[in-house]
Amino acid sequence: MRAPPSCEEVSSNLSWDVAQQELGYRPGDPINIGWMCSDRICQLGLANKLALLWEDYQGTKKQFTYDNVRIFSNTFAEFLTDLGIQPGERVCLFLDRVPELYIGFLGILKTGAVAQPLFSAFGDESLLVRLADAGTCAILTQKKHLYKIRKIRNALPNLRHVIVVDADSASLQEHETPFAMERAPQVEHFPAYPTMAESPSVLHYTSGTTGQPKGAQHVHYSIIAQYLTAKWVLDLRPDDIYWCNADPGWVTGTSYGIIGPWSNGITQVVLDSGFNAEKWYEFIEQYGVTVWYSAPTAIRLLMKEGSEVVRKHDLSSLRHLASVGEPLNPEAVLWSQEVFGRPFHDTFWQTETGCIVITNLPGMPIKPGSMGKPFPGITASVLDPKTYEPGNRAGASGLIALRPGWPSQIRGYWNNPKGFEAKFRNGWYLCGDRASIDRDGYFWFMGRDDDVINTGGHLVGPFEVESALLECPAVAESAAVAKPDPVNMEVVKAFVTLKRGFQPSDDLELDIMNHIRKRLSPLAMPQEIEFVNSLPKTRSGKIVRRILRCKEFNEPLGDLSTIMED
Ligand code: 6R9
Repeated sequence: MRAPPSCEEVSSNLSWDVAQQELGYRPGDPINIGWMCSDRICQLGLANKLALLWEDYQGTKKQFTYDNVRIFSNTFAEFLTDLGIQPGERVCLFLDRVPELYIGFLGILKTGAVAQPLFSAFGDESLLVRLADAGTCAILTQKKHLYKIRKIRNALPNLRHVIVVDADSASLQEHETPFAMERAPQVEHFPAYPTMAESPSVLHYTSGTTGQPKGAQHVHYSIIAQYLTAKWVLDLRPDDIYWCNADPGWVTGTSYGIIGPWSNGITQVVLDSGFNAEKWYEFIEQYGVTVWYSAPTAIRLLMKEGSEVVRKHDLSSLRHLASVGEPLNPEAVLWSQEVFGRPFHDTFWQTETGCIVITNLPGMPIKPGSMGKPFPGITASVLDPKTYEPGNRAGASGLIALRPGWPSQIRGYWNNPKGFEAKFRNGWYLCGDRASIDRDGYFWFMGRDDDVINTGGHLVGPFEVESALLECPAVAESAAVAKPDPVNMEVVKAFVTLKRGFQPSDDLELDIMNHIRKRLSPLAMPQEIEFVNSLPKTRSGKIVRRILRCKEFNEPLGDLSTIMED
């Protein structure tokens, strides 16, 4: 086994060119993520190595070698091609964390089509908005999610195919096609479409402050950064058993739940079930997980369950722990050091960055509460919010900004060039977050620079929630803001004014909550609804969420000169 690298060793040897060489990619050649993550690994002599060990909430188990992944993704690719799906068209994955999600993702990419993963917990409205914006032509799903698609199908003229991975034709309607990955005739050879570095690969929807969610458009060249960061930040080594908790509906679940580990030829485990501390520890013990990529909310939930339950399990296989999605509390780092004998390493990045950009590399001294330093190859700074000039002195704070040009940076927002342009200032890409940098160059997260709500690591756009609130017959106006929460860091809270003739009541509050849960998702559902007589507005009539949010967080309200009095 190789010794842990020193941080200096890692930094001086890392470059995107090294990643290109290791992946056998020469600029100007075709590059296809689907092929890179399966065929290429088989060609390296790892065809019989396990790629995926999978288990669901009922204890059903399956396993797939790299050769299985290669053949099944070929089978998907040929099936999609036979349906007439063209390179560049969007194919949505609307699946629980079943093997078809992971392998179908590679299959879509092999055809040259664009993979659009969406959380299977999404309700019909969340689904409709994202499928309509992307002009999605096909969707892969399971029987249990069909009812949501059937509800919105007529509003989606581009959606030609609904492909169901676990049904036979008897239970399906017109234009719904069954496809059983493991029962379909296996396709030994499928010539992966010769996508180029800049060909679109993955379309991930992410929430902003204004308007509907934006489709972050990635390209096949992103694998260069995902491969290298997975290898060095997650410290992946050939014998590792790697577990990433994230659902591929979220960028962590594709960049580091599919592309990162599989481009490195690593064995990964997937548990398709919700949070349960006992079950999670059992899972780590049973599979001998060595590297674990998780999130602060999950860690806080584990902390709540206490240390006793940890001690009932042999978790000595764990070698490296990392976290992403929200600020990682210093207590969580200290707790993991105490109970697992290893600290969680914080990593900071976004849907838009495609790969980890600020991090605690293995071997680097961790300062609990800090996100670490820029990954070698990434230039990061904090900018003055007025001048957009980088603050260079120790202790400088401001907007987290990155110099554009790393391989996995998104190339645009789908149908939204203005939204994309707005992310750049003075030659920098703005993350939309604030941080400070200490004298050793460590970044300390301060907060988001917008109204987006980060609940358990998932971004919820206030506009989406407010639009769905306005569908309720009783609601006149609404504002959705973050409210502090001990486990999820933030949850959604809605302020609502009612139409004439409606009175606040517990029943009404429940009705409204349920409406949002069904239309959007359980995460977007407000945990509290406050009925108010009016909402704070600017003189031009815009609702000011900032004031409501500050009150929830007990923060000073700042400049109120543009706000109208009641
Ligand atoms: C990968 C992912 C991105 C936003 C980001 C920031 C927050 C992510 C963080 C963190 C503090 C960390 N965020 N990692 N905040 N510390 N280590 O999360 O993508 O869903 O696009 O969210 O999440 O606010 O801007 P995405």
